[in-house]
Amino acid sequence: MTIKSSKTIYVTQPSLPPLDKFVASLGRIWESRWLTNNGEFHERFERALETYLRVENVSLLANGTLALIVALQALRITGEVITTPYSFVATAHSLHWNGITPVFCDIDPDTFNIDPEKIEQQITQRTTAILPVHVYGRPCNIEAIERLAETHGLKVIYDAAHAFGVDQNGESILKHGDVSVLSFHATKPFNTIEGGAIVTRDAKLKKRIDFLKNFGIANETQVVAPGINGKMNELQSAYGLLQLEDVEKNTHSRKRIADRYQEALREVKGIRTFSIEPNVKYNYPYFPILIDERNYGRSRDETHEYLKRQGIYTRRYFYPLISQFPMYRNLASAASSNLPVAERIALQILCLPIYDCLEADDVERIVGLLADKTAQ
Ligand code: T4K
Repeated sequence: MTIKSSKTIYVTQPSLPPLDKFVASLGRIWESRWLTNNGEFHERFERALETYLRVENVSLLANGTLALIVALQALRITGEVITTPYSFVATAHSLHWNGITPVFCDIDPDTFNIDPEKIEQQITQRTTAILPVHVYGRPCNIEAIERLAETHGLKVIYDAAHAFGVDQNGESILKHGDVSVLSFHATKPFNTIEGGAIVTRDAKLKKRIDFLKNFGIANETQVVAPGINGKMNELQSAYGLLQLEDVEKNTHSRKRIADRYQEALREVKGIRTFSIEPNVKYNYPYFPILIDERNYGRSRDETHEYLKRQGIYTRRYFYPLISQFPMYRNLASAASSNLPVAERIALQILCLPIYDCLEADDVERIVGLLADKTAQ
């Protein structure tokens, strides 16, 4: 039987720092009258992230999309870049804004990340880089991607928007490639309302990134690069510092929800869930399931609508594929024949609600509704 509820449940809700602590930080900012441009909180937040993430150089930016755009500028990427169609549209837009042509490559059917075996056939004279995404925070096949990059002299920019705090074999996955780019948008498991960051092992590159995010200004009279305004302000930085205090606790809350979904849905015919490799310390930002209509008895879209009628707003991340949007669909690499796996996954994917304050009763209601295929 279906129990109706008036409560709205979103796919995610932001984690919030304690209000009294944030108000105290605001008090300090008011006193100092220093609001942006590398203030005290900005500098402290960058260093705190380096310590927490165990990486060398972090540059904060106003959001993840600007961070991607600036990272590509910093590395002077041009021509064609091989990337995935199975991501949020900002991944390809960051290339477009740099005058770079995205070349879409199909994805791995188990991880939904770019399939390294299909990258090589897309390389041309114009290829300069690979832009993979750690989709849902699950690590890409880093070894294979970097072997290819080395063989062909390509740069690697990881879109790590979902991968805050993810480790593999005891090391941050942000250490790989030329740069990794984070998003701290409100819907991410670690947020600064809006925000993002670029992580690199190269201290010289960090310097160039820091010029680029501040108009290219080196000092009062010199502009050394064609920069943009991509800075994170003091309010966001102070908020981010407070979020860091609770990040492990929030991750643990999401893990408990993911474990419950996993346990309850594993046996439901037609629903496929995913487990995390034992060598990965995961951050549980999304809970993706695949719905196979023939075995489940209801299509992905019908399930999405059915849950919506109960006030449960799931999301089809990532449907449609980026390659299907008007500004990309005429590219040769956007052809269906080039992306059979991505096209299939995009039609079956559904991301279930997961966030630190989602209540256990609500999780039970969601799994109950998913398991009860007779309800309308
Ligand atoms: N690369 C990748 C792989 C990405 O996934 C993203 C962003 C980026 C790059 C770019 O990073 P940013 O420039 O955004 O930093 C959301 C986010 O806007 C976007 O950040 C994210 N990826 C993408 C996957 O999801 P929408 O359009 O689905 O968000 P929206 O506003 O519908 O929010 C989803 C749900 O969250 C809502 O139904 C309700 C809830 N919500 C949302 C907000 C903003 C809240 O409860 N409170 C809130 O403040 O794109």
